Amino acid sequence: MRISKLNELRIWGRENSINVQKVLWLCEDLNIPYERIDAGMEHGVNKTPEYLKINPNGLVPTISDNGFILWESHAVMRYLIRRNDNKSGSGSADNSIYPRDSKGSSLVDQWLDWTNTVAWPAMRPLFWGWVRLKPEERNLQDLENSRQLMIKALSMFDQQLSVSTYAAGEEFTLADIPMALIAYRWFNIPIDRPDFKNLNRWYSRIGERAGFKRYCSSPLT
Ligand SMILES: N[C@@H](CCC(=O)N[C@@H](CS)C(=O)NCC(=O)O)C(=O)O
Repeated sequence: MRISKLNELRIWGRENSINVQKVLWLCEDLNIPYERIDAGMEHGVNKTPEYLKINPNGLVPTISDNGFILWESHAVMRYLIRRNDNKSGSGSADNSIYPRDSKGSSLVDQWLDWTNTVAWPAMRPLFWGWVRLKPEERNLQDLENSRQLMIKALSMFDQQLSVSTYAAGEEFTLADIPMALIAYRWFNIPIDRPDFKNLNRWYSRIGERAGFKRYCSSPLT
């Protein structure tokens, strides 16, 4: 497996993976060139001994930046921000996507962790059941439990959005990317959804962004 040439960012992961999409969306926002190698599910690769050497979890995404290997989508996102800062000297002109002060960055981290520990665990079974399973494989009770958990998680997020324009404050940040990808899945499966006023407002605002248009426009697979 070729790791990477000088100044080349390689990203392993299939394009329909939510965790890969977080990284691709950020690359788009930061204008970072990369080469993507399909891996995961029908593409295989991620369980090969070679891949397991660079990511023992056997999951995607993994990146190689000039030989520096990193996995865990949120760690990768933060790395790409810091990498951009180093390249531009004293820091990027626009720091709003991941504020550099301790409070601002910690609020982004808080919501990023929350998407991985609360929102995505609630959404994943629902997404998997409706999108990846055949009708006869679905357990309707599990799907309903998951829908209820999502309603609880989204009520929390809606409450946050009643006091801030975006997930972690008045600016679009890293924390909005995973939530947008989760919300896209939530709004595109055939279930009953309560109306969350603030969530709807945030979602239509996010919908104007290039990353959203690119990664949240094709049918779910
Ligand atoms: N916490 C990890 C989770 C990675 C993960 O679960 N990736 C999924 C795709 S979203 C995966 O690799 N599934 C196996 C596969 O695609 O074959 C992260 O955020 O990167």
